[in-house]
Amino acid sequence: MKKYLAWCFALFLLVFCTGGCGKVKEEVQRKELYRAAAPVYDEKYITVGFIQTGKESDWRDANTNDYLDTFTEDRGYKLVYIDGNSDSGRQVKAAYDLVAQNVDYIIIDPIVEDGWEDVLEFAKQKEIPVIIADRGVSADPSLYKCWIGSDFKTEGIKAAKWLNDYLEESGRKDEDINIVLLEGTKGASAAIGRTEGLSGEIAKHKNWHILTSRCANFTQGEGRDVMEQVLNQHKDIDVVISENDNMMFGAMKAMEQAGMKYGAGGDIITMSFDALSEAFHMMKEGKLMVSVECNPLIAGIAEEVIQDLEQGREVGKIQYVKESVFTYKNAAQHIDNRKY
Ligand code: GYE
Repeated sequence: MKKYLAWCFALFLLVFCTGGCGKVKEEVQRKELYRAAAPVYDEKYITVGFIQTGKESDWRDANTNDYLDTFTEDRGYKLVYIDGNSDSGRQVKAAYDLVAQNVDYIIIDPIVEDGWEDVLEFAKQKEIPVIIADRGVSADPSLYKCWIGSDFKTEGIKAAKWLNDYLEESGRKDEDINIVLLEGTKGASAAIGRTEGLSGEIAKHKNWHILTSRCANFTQGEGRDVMEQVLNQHKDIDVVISENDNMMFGAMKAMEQAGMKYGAGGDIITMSFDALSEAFHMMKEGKLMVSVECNPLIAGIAEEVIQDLEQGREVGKIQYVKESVFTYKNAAQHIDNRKY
């Protein structure tokens, strides 16, 4: 009902402020701009605008499907889903649109951390609560209700600790180890955190060397292309660490094409992040040796936050999802109960 009255008042302002009321008129006109485009929301539903990064990986698809399965009409929601199409400018514009459409809540999964301050200020001004999910933003935390996702730096540390243990068990503790790092999208908190965690641990080992680190934007195609270039330039690779499973799947194609033996029993240790069901099949075959889980099933936590806010309850500013580490040694015992 609150929203409906707001609309009536906004329309009233528009009609009687055509003589110019400065900021109010301009803002009401902004609302008016979208009135025609905005769907008429039914008061009996909670309207949630969700701005997704795009479709860059299988992890992303699992994350999107979780939102589509959670925010359904029979569960009391109208979901306005926006595909960011891997374009952060498109995401920011979509956020302005959702504010102008006066949705009840906005959930944002930001492709990159920067560029969100102004639109989050606008949302706050219009009293539309924003939840940041999965990747983070560099904006002032007072501009959004909470952030829900993974501790990406800890994921990087977990991966490096697995490598340390594996090399020790293999009698290679003091061997020179040459590492290739395939990084996710530049400026994305998942890439920033994993790289920070990995680099910090790698720096503790004077015999571990990063041969090269290349961005492959979390996609399988770029993972393959980048790895082909790396293999043309480097022959002395001991470890490939990929900041998500899809880039590793692409890198594996490039290594196969170059006749490289990788995985358990091979010449190149293979490590990645996400722990998708496809990764479990690869680990079961020994092609992938470890995948640090990054849980994409976030929508349920976001729904709990919205319900808390609806009831006027405070919500925790940072909410981590639960996740583990899976290896070629334990993948078989988990593969049948994976949800994504
Ligand atoms: O690792 C990758 C996806 O933000 C944690 O984005 C997510 C990352 C994930 O494209 O597969």
